[in-house]
Amino acid sequence: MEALAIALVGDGAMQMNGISELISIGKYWQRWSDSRLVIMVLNNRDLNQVT
Ligand SMILES: Cc1ncc(C[n+]2csc(CCOP(=O)(O)OP(=O)(O)O)c2C)c(N)n1
Ligand SMILES: [Mg+2]
Repeated sequence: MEALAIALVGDGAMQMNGISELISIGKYWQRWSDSRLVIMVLNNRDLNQVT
């Protein structure tokens, strides 16, 4: 079954983890049955849970 992947990530989490996960995506996406991917970065210019 084909399914579009959607990732939702905060701007802080994108900085902490997301950048390196893009490298993982680059390594593995050709194995996916459906290579479509949407990444939404929720940018509030803050690490809000921390501040
Ligand atoms: C690997 C890791 N490092 C640090 C934290 C501590 N932490 C919890 S929330 C947060 C900030 C998240 O910011 P963001 O993704 O922008 O979400 P927001 O709260 O702004 O919606 C941090 C650093 C964590 N949960 N995981
Ligand atoms: Mg944020």
